[in-house]
Order: sequence, then C-alpha cells, then structure tokens
Amino acid sequence: MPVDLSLYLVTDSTPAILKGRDLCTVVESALQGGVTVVQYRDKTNDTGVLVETARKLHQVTKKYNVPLLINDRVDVALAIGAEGVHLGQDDMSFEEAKKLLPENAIIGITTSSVEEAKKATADGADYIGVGTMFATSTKTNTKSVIGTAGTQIILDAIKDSAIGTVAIGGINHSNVQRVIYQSQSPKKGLDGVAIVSAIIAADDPKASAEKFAELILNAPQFA
Ligand code: TZP
Ligand code: MG
Repeated sequence: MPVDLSLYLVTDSTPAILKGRDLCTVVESALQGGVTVVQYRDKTNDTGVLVETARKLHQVTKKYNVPLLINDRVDVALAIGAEGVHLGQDDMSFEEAKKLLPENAIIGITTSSVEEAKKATADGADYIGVGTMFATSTKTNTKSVIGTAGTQIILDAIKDSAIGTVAIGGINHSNVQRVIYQSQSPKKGLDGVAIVSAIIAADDPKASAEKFAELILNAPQFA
C-alpha cells in the first residue's frame, strides 16, 4: 500500500463543522498533529471555489509530504494535480476515473457491502472506505450503518487482497481503539480510520490529531 491510511482526514466546509475558520489553517494544524492523508470533501461550494481551495490545500499537504485526494471530482483532481480521488458508488466509475487520471493516481472507493467491496477490489482500487461505521450528523444520507460487525464481514470477504481499508463514520477518541480492534477479521484488519468532525470541528485540531495518532499506534491488535 503506497499511501499511509492510518489517520485519514476528510474535510468539511459546512459552518457547523468549520465554524467560520479557514480550512487550510485547520488542515495544517491537523497535519502538524500527524494526519497521514487528506481528502478534500466539499459539498457546499461551486466548482471555481473547489479548484481554488484544492490548490491552496495542496500547497499545505505538499509541505508535509502527505497525499491530497479529491472527493467526487476527477476534474478538480486533474486541474490541480492532486495525488488522487475518492469516489462514491454514485460518482464516476472506477474504470472511467482510471482512464482519465495519471497512472500512479490513488483511487479510493466508498463501500457499504461485501458486493461493493469485492467489486472495488477486483477493479484494482487502491483502498476502500468502509462504512458508515456509526450514525453521524456529518453525513445523514448514508445508505447504511454497518458498525464493527458489518465492517468485519466486509474485511473477511476481501482478506486475500492487499487493498487498503479505512473505516469512516462517527469515529472519535473514545471509540477509535474499539473500532480498530472489533472490525478486524482474523486475516485482514483496517489500515486506518477516516475522521471528519472529531478533528475539523475540534477546538485544537492539532491536539485532536495527536491524540488519534497515539490511540491508533497503541490500539490492541490481533497477534
Ligand atoms: N461517509 C460516511 S460517514 C461520513 C462520510 C463522508 C462522515 C463522517 O464524519 P464524522 O464527523 O467523522 O462522523
Ligand atoms: Mg461522492
């Protein structure tokens, strides 16, 4: 797995989460705290702002040698030369994105079922986002909440593949170790956790990321 998925930050530009702060400043703090990959996810702004913000974010992530992935928009990723994209089941297909993006671009796919995870694995995606782990006010239109039990079933179904895996939805400092431990199938575990509000909405995003990094590092693992 070329990308370190362990502490995967997903951005949000809504006032409830960003609270009027500058996104680049918040993301830079999170990077100082140890975030390993950043996904620019913005369902609020128009294309012009997306390209402008993505370009600014890229300047920041490059300083920390951390890949920037763009949610939904292959065109925005191409426009700014981002390291990759994250696509949901209703976005451009993996095959189309693969044709458009550079050879080494990272492509991640959202999956909520064994069928979707197997398809993303067979397609050759770099990683899958697995969820929704727990119900969250950050994304209310989620197809399904699958919990650690559902995640474990998905991981078990793709245990023979080296595809990366990251859980998303309602993950915070209090549950992250349980998420990592309980989601594991005997032959495949999570490579990381994706966090929105517990870092972006935190009073101190750097301190929050540091705490996550420490909890992840010390999470109990199967032998
Ligand atoms: N996909 C499934 S849940 C979710 C996304 C983008 C949002 C997770 O946000 P939070 O604040 O970490 O619960
Ligand atoms: Mg999408």
